[in-house]
Amino acid sequence: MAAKLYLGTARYSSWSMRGWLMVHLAGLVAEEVFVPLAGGNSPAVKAVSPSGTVPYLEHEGARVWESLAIAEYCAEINPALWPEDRIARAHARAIASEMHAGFRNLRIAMPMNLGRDYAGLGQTPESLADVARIEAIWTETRESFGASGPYLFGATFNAADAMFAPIVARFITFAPPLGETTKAYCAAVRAHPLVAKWYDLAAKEPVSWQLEKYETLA
Ligand SMILES: N[C@@H](CCC(=O)N[C@@H](CS)C(=O)NCC(=O)O)C(=O)O
Repeated sequence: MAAKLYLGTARYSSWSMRGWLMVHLAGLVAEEVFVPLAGGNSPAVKAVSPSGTVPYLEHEGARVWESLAIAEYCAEINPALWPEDRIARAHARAIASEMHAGFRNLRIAMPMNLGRDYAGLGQTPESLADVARIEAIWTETRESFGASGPYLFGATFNAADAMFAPIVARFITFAPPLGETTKAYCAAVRAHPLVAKWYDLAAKEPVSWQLEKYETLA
C-alpha cells in the first residue's frame, strides 16, 4: 500500500496541521491528499477516512487516524518527537494529551483561519480561560525544560510543539492579550520552517475551498 496522508483544507484544519507536522518531523514519505472541508461531516472526508476525520495516515500497512495516534506512530520512527528524558517525556505527553482532549471553548470561539486578521474577536470568558491555561502550560514547560532553545522543550521542535502549533496560529489571527513569554514562543513556532511551509500551502489553496462561515467572523 502506497503511503498516503489525508488532510483537510490547510487554511482551517488545525488537526491536519498537527498530523502533517508529525509526519514531516518523522521524515515519513507519503503522498499528501488534501480534501477540501465542507465545514463538518464532509462527505469527501468520510469517503477516505475510517473515522470520517482528517488527518488520516496510511503507511506500510499501518492505518492511523487521530492526531495523537499519528504522533505516537511517528515517534516510533523518529523518537526525537518526544524528549529523551523520561520526566520531560511524561510532561510532553501530558500536555499533548491535554491539548488533544481540551480547549474546546477556545477552538469554538477562535476557529483556525491562516488567512485572516481577526484581532480582538473571539474573546469570551471561557475562551480567555483556555488562553490562560495554555499560557500557564507553555510558561511552566519552558521554565522547566526549555532552557536550550525557543521551543517547549528547548532546541528541538517536537510533537508537543506540533500539537500546540495551531493554537499559535489562532493567537496570531485573533490576537488575544498575551504575555511576553507566550509572544516569544509564538514567534519561534511561526518561524519554524515546517510551520512556514504549512502557511504557504494554505496560501496557495484555491479560493473556492474557502467557506463563508469561517471568512465572515468580523
Ligand atoms: N480527534 C481528531 C479530530 C480530527 C478532526 O476533527 N478533524 C476535522 C478537521 S480539522 C475533520 O476531519 N472534520 C470532519 C469534517 O470537517 O468533515 C484528531 O485528533 O485527529
